[in-house]
Amino acid sequence: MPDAAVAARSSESTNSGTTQQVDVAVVGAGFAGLYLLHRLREAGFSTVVVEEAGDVGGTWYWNRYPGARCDIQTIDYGYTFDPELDRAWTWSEKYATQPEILRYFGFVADRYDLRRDIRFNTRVKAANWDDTSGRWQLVTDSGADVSCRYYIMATGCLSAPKPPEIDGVADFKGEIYFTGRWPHDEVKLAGKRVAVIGTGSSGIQSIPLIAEQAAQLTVFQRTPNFALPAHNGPAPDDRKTYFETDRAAYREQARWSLAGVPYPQEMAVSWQLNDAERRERFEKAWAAGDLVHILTQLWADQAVDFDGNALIGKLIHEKIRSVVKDPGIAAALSPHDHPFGAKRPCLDTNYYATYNRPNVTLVNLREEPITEITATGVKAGERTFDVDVIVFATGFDAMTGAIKAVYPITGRGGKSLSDVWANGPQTYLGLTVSGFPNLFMITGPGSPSVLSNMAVSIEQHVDWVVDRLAALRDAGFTTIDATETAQAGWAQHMADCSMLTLHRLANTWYTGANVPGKVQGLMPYTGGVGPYRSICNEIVSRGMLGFKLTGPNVAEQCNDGEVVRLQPDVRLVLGMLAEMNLPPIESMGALGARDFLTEFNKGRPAGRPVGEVGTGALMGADGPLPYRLYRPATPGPHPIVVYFHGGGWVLGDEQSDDPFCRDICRRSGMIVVSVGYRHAPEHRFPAAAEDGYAATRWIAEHAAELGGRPGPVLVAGWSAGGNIAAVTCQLARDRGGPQIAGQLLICPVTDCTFDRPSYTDNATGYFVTRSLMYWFWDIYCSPADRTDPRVSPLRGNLAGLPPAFVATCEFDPLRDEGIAYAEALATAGGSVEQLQARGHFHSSLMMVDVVITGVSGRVKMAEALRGFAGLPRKLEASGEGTSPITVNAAAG
Ligand code: N01
Repeated sequence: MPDAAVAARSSESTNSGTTQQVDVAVVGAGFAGLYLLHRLREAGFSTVVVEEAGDVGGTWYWNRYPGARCDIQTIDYGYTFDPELDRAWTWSEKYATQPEILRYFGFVADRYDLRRDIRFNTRVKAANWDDTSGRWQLVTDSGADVSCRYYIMATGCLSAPKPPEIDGVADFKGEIYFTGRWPHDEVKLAGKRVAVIGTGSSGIQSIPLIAEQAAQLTVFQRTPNFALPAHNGPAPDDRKTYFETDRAAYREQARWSLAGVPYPQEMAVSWQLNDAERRERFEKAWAAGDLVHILTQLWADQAVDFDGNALIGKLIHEKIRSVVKDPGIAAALSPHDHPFGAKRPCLDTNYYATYNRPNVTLVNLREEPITEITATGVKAGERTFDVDVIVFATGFDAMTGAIKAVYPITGRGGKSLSDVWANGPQTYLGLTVSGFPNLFMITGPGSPSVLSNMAVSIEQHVDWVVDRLAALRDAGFTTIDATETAQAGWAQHMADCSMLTLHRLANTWYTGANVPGKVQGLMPYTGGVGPYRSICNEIVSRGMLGFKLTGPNVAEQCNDGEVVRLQPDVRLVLGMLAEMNLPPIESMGALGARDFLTEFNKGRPAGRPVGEVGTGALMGADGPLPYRLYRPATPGPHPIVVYFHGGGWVLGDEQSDDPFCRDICRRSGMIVVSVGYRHAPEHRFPAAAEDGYAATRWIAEHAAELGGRPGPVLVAGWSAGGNIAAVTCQLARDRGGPQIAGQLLICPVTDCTFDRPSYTDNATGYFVTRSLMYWFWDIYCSPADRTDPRVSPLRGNLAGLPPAFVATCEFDPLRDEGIAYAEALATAGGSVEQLQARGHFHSSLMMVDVVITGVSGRVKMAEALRGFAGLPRKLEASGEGTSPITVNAAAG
């Protein structure tokens, strides 16, 4: 019998004790549950929503503490699916109060007549998948149990309050309140001695208002948090005007943005701005009173680079000192243990100023930890604080707490979700779990959820899920289950994304660190709302990639695989390049391609300062060649790295890899001399190879003049430059010098055959294409010369060469010949270190300050160079300088 028909027959069963049959059961009547109900009804699915609370609103039903407000501007914090609804509701303030938000949900529920399908005051206790019927059986604590084809948890990320893990709470004889379960009746605090434990968003919002009422307020702070003044009032004109000018465009920009609020991607990095410029930006953000603004619009590296981030912390510390009169209290309130934004910052109204009040005391639990709660108050350190009321603003078992509160949830083969998640939540997209067919979570762990404007993420999730359910039904499928491969791929992608930002560097509820004993790991998706949306769309366009679909009368469909195999920032860069729709470089002609490269390079970040950049001329194989020298800021003499740029022996010059040369100079603490060797077609093989060798010899002979350390030099190169570096080592060995201490080969060309798998696997789509490589080879070298080791070093004698570091990229036609060269060097008895950069393409390790996941690869390169030169591998360990650049990301 069709699900809807079953449902129609059983609609009166709610209180009869028999099982209620529906197509879809939704748990939770908050933001997500209400929209789900509306969409599912529209799509023709019989639906019941089960809600523990007495009315709609989700988190806003429970969080009624003084000062509770949203901290995303109301203009962005609402449903957008219906422009009429959008127009029918006007918020009274920039940040609405909890009662107003609750009124909004009531308004939405009335407008779409939602309450008639919501079972309030009912909790789902357990959920079990029945493989035979292909349905979920939900056990409820009142009324009928529910049988449903699809079970959707819209239980929210911050809805399961964390129990206070402090001894003696039960002994306390006064009043106890939790911000996350605040009473519906008025709580009278006037004239009372109140303790607030916790200084997250809930504490920071409530403390100023509690201080106004209470006779005495004692705040127990474990970790100071960053708070920004909300400057609440009417919606700001700039946002309103932008919104009113083109509402649809505004909403669409939000949907494709990183955080779900329409702000552009900031491009200027912190070190390109001077102090005054940075301060101006900061003051503007401080005055704007907008978390998304201050979290995204200061400078491009604020969320990804520790140093760029630390600048903000210092500026906020200044603000705290300017408000809080007692310097000791100001210091205690100033966060020092986490990067700004790595822990959820707060919006406040008069928070810091509250500590100037005579009736407010701050207890720093880092110095005086709470030992117990007694019948009369709180003991911290050596002191006892007698109070009448304790407010626990201690937060939530976030992201997983409300899901796991339904216990057990058993999937295929009786597997329990708690067991499957014993080592941390595993999901595909944060929406599904392999082995739990037809179960969906809205904003589950693995979705952008709490790192985004929840309104935007929820709408996207709901639309995606309901559209999929409708498509399944139309195709005759009745079950959908994520594959293990897809889920493992998502976990890898999550881990890759987490290396991009600084969230992993703080102990927070994002990582589960706030709940004793909880497995720790970053739970929200840090890749951004727009990229996440594009991935979800890609899954559909690739035939429900990563899902197994079955139905009674259709053939099973399983399109297995991982949706994202590129590093997240590499994916973005390739996406941007694809959008530019550039003509193939080989169609431009050599001169045109050089002009194109020059123009193209103008758009990249400029590269960071080094001690000195100089230019000069050196003697090549057939005359002078230009060079560019990068000197560290530390006192010399430094070892010298002779560097050969990439460009297929045709393009580029001594400046074209400038950001990379700066980066390697800074990270290695060595002089880098980039050589302007001759190019084809003007100078064909073996001009580049011979120039490389001659330049290396000249530099070695003139090391002292260049300010370098006399003795062996090092060689390095990327792509065709890697080819020249490798060839130079062979020539130096065969021609009696110069002495070379080590070779760094990045994605090198090493051989003239094109039949290795990487040439086919990565023939197109990764910027450097197979046909571009053919073109380079044709311009540089006639077929008769191609087996000469001076262009195919893999065919040369590989014994007795300097130690090597060979970096290759997974999505590069040249990958396999680079690996082959590394292996052949090792076979020949050489010392070789390999970096096979997972998820990178030919150029991405070179994209300094663009592809952050390339940083750790370049750190390893620099360490290898230092090792070759006989220096401590880590620059910091050598005492030559302190923290030249923050290491914050990983390449494979
Ligand atoms: O919870 P929190 P929250 N002893 O976990 C401390 C959203 N929200 O309810 O940091 C002593 O942030 C704990 O200390 P520490 C928003 O996303 C939004 O305030 O773990 N102290 C911390 O100071 C927010 O981030 C709004 O060292 C203990 C505090 O309690 C999220 O909800 C408003 C302790 C908990 O802070 C959670 O905010 C409110 C112990 N045993 C919330 N245990 C809006 O404005 C914990 N603490 C939309």
